[in-house]
Amino acid sequence: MTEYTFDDVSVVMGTYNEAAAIGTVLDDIERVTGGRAEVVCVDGSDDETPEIAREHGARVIEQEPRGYGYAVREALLSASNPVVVTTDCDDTYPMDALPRFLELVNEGYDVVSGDRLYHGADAMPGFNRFGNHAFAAVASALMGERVHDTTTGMRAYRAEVLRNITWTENTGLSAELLIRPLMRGYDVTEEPIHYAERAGETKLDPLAGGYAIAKSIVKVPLQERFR
Ligand SMILES: Nc1nc2c(ncn2[C@@H]2O[C@H](COP(=O)(O)OP(=O)(O)OP(=O)(O)O)[C@@H](O)[C@H]2O)c(=O)[nH]1
Ligand SMILES: [Mg+2]
Repeated sequence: MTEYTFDDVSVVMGTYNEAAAIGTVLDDIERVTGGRAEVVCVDGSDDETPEIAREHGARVIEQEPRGYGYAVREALLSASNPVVVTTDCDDTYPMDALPRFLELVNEGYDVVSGDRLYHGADAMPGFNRFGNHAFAAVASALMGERVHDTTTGMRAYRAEVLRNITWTENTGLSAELLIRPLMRGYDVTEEPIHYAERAGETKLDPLAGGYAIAKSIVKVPLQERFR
């Protein structure tokens, strides 16, 4: 099996007015990967986020802001490398975990999913933490397999998994991209990660976003089961 290095990795993200965080996030990626990973930002900002991204060597694709899933789908499909890592651009996810994620892909996993709840996710707002535990419990029941964090923004995928998947969700895209690979028999693992407090404003309305994700959590496993 091919042993991947950071030359084979694309780190991709949706960016929407993340000027307060993007410099730190891209510096961290550069430091941890030795500047070898491709970085793709799908951007809908009206602040200076895209300029900062380009200064840091990222490829920036402009897109009207239409939600998390539209942006991340475009970013995933624009990646050039055989291993694709998603993250948020708000400095919540630990880029220091990238070597471990790559190691797990090299051990044979098709999807490595960062589990923020394992360490308690103290930095996560309580309402979101409660919702994320509930989403994981419901998804697990519907799939017949225990998962712990269905809405995490940090994952590594083999690109071939992404080419074979059905894409229907927007706010629920993260859940979709865990549930469909799992139910199609791909090797998926959850890796505990630390989660930090967000820099800058949230782009997700907790109630509307939570409702959209709840619908995905029920719909996607049932679609896969009766496919
Ligand atoms: N291009 C683009 N990016 C988006 C859009 N909506 C969200 N994003 C980005 O997607 C990522 C996730 O959004 P967040 O606001 O962090 O959502 P969240 O992580 O559920 O919420 P927090 O806990 O507040 O961080 C961030 O990097 C956003 O900038 C959009 O409509 N277009
Ligand atoms: Mg976030």
